[in-house]
Amino acid sequence: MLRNEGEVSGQLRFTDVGLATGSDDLQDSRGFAVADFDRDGDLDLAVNHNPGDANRPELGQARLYRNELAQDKPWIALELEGTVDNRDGVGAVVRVSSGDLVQTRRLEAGSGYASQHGHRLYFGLGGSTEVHRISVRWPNGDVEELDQPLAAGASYRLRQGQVSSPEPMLPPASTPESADESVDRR
Ligand SMILES: [Ca+2]
Repeated sequence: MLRNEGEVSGQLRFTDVGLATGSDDLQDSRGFAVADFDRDGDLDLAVNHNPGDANRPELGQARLYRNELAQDKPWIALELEGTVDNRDGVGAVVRVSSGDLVQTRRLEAGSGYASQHGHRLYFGLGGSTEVHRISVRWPNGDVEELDQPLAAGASYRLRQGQVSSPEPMLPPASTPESADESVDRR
């Protein structure tokens, strides 16, 4: 697990935080997926492992690492729905502006070995409590923009051809017990 420290002296710098975050298992990991499994606005981690040693079957169990490190930080999540392109909007590029911060994400598929990350795009907003501009470049090259504030702490669906009318989605799960039900199985 590496933390992006940003640019230092002209180069991106990363710090190993595996031990500090508790994600430094010694198991024979084979694939992982990043998604907000409990819908609280931060990204969690699922890791699967090679069963390997028949005498220690517990080592082959998949693990779900729940992120408890970024509580109460402003965030926003966007789910794309293609109507002309593929339904999930795979290949779209989304740019989100909040305050002076501009972030870009590309929605990808097949992102890891035997694994697939969640298809919602999550953006941490730094010190901002809202997003003031969103731009979506769909796979077919069409570009749509939303130029109105969107409140942080929520998920929105952006439909191709209707990005200017984002649809608020279900609120985050409030209890650990509801995490299983909140996994998007689409
Ligand atoms: Ca989460």
